[in-house]
Amino acid sequence: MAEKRIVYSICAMCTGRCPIMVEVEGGVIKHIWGNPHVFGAKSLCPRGAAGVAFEYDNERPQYPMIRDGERGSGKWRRVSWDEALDFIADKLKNIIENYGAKAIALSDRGGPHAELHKLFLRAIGSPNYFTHHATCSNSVHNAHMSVAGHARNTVGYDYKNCKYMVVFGRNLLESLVTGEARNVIEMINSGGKMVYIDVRWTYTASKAYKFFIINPGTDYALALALINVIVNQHLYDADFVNRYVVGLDYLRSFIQPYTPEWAEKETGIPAEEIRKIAYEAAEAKPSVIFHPGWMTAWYSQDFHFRRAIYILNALMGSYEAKGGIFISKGAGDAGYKIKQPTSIAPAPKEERCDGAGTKYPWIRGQWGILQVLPEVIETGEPYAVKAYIAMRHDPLADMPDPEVWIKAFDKLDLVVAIDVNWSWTSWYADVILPEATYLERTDNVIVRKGLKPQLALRQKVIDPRFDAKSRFQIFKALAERLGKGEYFPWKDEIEMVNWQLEGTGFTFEDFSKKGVIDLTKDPIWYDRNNLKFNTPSGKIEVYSEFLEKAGVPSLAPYERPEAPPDGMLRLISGKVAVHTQGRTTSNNPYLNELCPENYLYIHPEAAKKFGVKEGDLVEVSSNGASEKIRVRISPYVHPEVAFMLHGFGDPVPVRTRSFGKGASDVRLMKGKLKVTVGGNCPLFETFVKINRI
Ligand SMILES: Nc1nc2c(c(=O)[nH]1)N[C@H]1C(S)=C(S)[C@@H](COP(=O)(O)OP(=O)(O)OC[C@H]3O[C@@H](n4cnc5c(=O)[nH]c(N)nc54)[C@H](O)[C@@H]3O)O[C@H]1N2
Ligand SMILES: Nc1nc2c(c(=O)[nH]1)N[C@H]1C(S)=C(S)[C@@H](COP(=O)(O)OP(=O)(O)OC[C@H]3O[C@@H](n4cnc5c(=O)[nH]c(N)nc54)[C@H](O)[C@@H]3O)O[C@H]1N2
Ligand code: SF4
Ligand SMILES: [Mo]
Repeated sequence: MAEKRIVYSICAMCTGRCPIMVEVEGGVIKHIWGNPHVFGAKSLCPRGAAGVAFEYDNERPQYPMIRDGERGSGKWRRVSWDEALDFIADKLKNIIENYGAKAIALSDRGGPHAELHKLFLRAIGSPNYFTHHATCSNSVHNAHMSVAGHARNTVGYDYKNCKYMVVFGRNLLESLVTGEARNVIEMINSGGKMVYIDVRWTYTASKAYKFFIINPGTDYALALALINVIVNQHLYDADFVNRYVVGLDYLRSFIQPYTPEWAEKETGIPAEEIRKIAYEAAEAKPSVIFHPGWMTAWYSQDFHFRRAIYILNALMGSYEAKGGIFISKGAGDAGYKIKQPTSIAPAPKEERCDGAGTKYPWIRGQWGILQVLPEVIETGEPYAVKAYIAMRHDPLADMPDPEVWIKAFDKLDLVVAIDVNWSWTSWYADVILPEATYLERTDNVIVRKGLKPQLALRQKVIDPRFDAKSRFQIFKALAERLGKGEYFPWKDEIEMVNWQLEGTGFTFEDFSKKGVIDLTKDPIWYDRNNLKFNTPSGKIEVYSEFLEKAGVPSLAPYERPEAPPDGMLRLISGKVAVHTQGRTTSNNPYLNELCPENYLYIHPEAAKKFGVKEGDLVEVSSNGASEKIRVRISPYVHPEVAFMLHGFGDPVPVRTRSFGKGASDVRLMKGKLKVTVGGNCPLFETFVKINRI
């Protein structure tokens, strides 16, 4: 009989990092479940379950490769790991000698599993670490840092106890993380009310108590009108506000023009409904969440809109309240210290090349502003950047204007893609390093922050099926070749894990029992009478001296977003429950079958205007770029909007299932590698024409 095993680990089919339980029989993965010790149930999202299909798919890079033709020609030469690593190390040495280590940039998916890439950059002395957040949550993050001194993700939402939640385009049940979606459903099943605001219908809308289709990009007007009612009608939590909020008088005088009647004209949401939301939320306070979203951070004024949402939460007193927003507790709150690999090397002293933290003092350097990198490469300003490493990141597929990236790559001496799939970026790289998949490698220990912090570990379930290496092996080997081996002092991943756990009384073996290690039995809440925010004043800053000094108003006057010119629609994109982003899952055998291509959703009025019918193939064009896609007509899309799922129009021919299917949104978002005040690309300020083919 074949040997059966259960291995607990962490999913990586998206960045939700759900704890999983993997069933292995005779060395073959049979099924991936949710970890019942964490979730109380074994179900997972469809992508998590499709990890088995990903693992056993052969359509992925199977060995290291060096380019053997023009960039993008798809011509590769199989090489050994030694040859690939020597090739990269020689180029990097040369670049360091001529331009300094700061000429090496790396981008990744951020988060707690980025430790080893960050350590590598620190070891060589480059400050140019970037994340994907320029097209994800930069503006939400920077807004929260300025209001409360917290990152977007260092607070959590107590959905289960929440009585009233207002959600602005955060598609919680489709753009989902398994545990969060479950908690939202539990909230609704136990009588909590969700108001959902989007520019189109989504599954999240179907679970809402009220759903409004808002005029695109006008949510800031809605937030200001809600603040207007709450402040003028004294609906706020006066105790909390008096104790913790700096700038109430400033807020009061600022919001006077922004009445519900004014906001009705901007947003299309009736003034009476806006008043009702304010009163109903106040009735439920402090068990209220004004959800700040994850991204949708794609309009120019987004930073100020997100600040307004956090201010609404402060007015409701929902910080650290049951059913509100809680500050996520880490290992330290439970009396433990977990060592992080990055702590081994000092932070680089050189200035970043993107201006985060310097030219833009309020945009935090730890996530970076990746959209400026192509320009830095092209101009050599403020200094030369000569190498780029895409580590678990696909900027060509997930950032606007792939052509601009491809052109910038031509100025580089080295482009490396470290991936588990054929990403679009890997197709234009000089070297492809196949990473061992999440089921084939062990990563660093992470802390699952929350009310009950836990330790969790991604563990190797099976040996790599192909000639792949873990990120630990890759970055350690590169550091050693560059004479920086002392920064990777561990023999292997297990030694690193045990080093991280030193002094806690736990070891690697402890993860085998149930996959996670509980650091506390009971939820940890801070004393609401004694909260500290990490802002200069230690309080929630409606008025921020720091911003004002940097030339950014604490509260900015609302600006109406530019409307699509005549004969054009606004292009909006988003996720579907069965796919992850650009290239992680679109070629997955199971998931591709469920959702093989995207469609362009438009309103019947728009369909009439363009003379198109359901199912017609159309050419969508913008700014010289054009894509072909089929139309779907729905009355539940804003008449100004053309919506498509993100991540289609795959240009990489070796991905035979997804190649050429549907349209690419990023190709149409030309000219959007811009820096908004929050540090994001204003993707949804793209206008398109539609022509029937
Ligand atoms: N299945 C799946 N789940 C995922 C992911 C995935 O790729 N697939 N990715 C994960 C990641 S990294 C993230 S950041 C989150 C993203 O989570 P979300 O931010 O919820 O993601 P999107 O699907 O991009 O949803 C954006 C929504 O904003 C709406 N929208 C656009 N313009 C406006 C506007 O002006 N006002 C309002 N109110 N709404 C507007 C769009 O119609 C869309 O429904 O999802 C995470 N979960
Ligand atoms: N127009 C438009 N643009 C968008 C979005 C949108 O909705 N519309 N969504 C935005 C959002 S919210 C985000 S977060 C970004 C995401 O942008 P990305 O971070 O680029 O997206 P992913 O597809 O998750 O991952 C990128 C690459 O990581 C690889 N990968 C997956 N797992 C592993 C692994 O274990 N190891 C390694 N080495 N590689 C791995 C995948 O194969 C893929 O090539 O895209 C953003 N861009
Ligand atoms: S939400 Fe789904 S894909 Fe993302 S980590 Fe969780 S199970 Fe995996
Ligand atoms: Mo994201």
